Amino acid sequence: MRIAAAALAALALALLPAAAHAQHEHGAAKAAAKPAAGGAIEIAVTGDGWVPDQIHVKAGQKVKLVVTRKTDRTCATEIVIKEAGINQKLPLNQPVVVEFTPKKAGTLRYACGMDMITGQLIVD
Ligand SMILES: [Cu+2]
Repeated sequence: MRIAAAALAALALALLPAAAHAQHEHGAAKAAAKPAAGGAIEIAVTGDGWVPDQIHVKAGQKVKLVVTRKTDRTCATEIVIKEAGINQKLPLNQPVVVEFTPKKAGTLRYACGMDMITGQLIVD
């Protein structure tokens, strides 16, 4: 009788941490669904122009843009950020990585080759 009670108590103790662990794992899975800090910023070129057309970044921190042109109906077939010396072709439906580090606060522009379709890159 004593042995059976001890076995039950041991079983109960073994089950308690298991329940707590299951809850912990649920929380971890939720956290993993969030985008990683310092990750890439995705920009698309659509019939509306740049989406988004305004981005906030920080001075002295590397900026990684992943630009995908999704339409053939605009003239934005390249991305030009004059102040950062960037001029990169945007092949249709191919993500293009653009990396640079803004040195000081201010507003940079990203634009098509003719500077008609523009977006603002605000450096804080
Ligand atoms: Cu243009």
